[in-house]
Amino acid sequence: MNEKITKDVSKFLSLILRHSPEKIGLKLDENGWADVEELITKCNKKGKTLNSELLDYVVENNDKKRFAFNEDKSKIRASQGHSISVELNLNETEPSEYLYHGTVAKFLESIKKEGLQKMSRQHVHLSKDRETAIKVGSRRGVAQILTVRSGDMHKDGFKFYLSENNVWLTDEVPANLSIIK
Ligand code: HQG
Repeated sequence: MNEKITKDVSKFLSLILRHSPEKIGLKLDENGWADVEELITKCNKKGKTLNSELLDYVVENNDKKRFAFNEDKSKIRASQGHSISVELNLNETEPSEYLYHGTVAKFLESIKKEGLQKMSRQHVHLSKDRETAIKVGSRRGVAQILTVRSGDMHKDGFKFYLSENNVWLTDEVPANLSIIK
């Protein structure tokens, strides 16, 4: 399978399944699921070539496993990263003592004041290790890594969720519970 095509499909699916399903006239249910046949038909109508073989390949081989099918593969959704409001019904999970967040220098002053906020997404996204956080931060420039005292947060009653593709999610990280280094 051509890497350029699969990357392009992944980007388009992220746009449709996380942010703007209306761009192709698609509706997601309250849990973020789209009907697979409808998705394929509506993508093609908008000139985005998609068929079930290509979709299967992208779901299976996506570098971050961004998308998941339901059990009978009639529905698909993004596993995290939404800006539109969806209920993913994730189970609360106890985090390890530290989690990590990759960002860039221009945001640090504001993060020091306000803590980590969801910004346009439904959750703050955290990584289980620095290496992953470096990749996340590097999307925007030179990565700056925050170490989040997730164990202490959990003890203080903050809730954590682990997405199906192993991204840690929480509602906010107060400024005093992350360490910039
Ligand atoms: C920053 C990608 C100022 C935050 C990644 C980040 C991830 C603040 C940006 C997933 C702030 C939001 C999410 C505050 C947070 N003041 N800036 N108080 N609080 N920020 O894209 O974590 O490839 O919404 O540091 O790998 O960068 O798309 O979040 O820089 O898993 O699957 O505001 O997206 O996954 O940016 O990335 P984002 P993120 P995919």
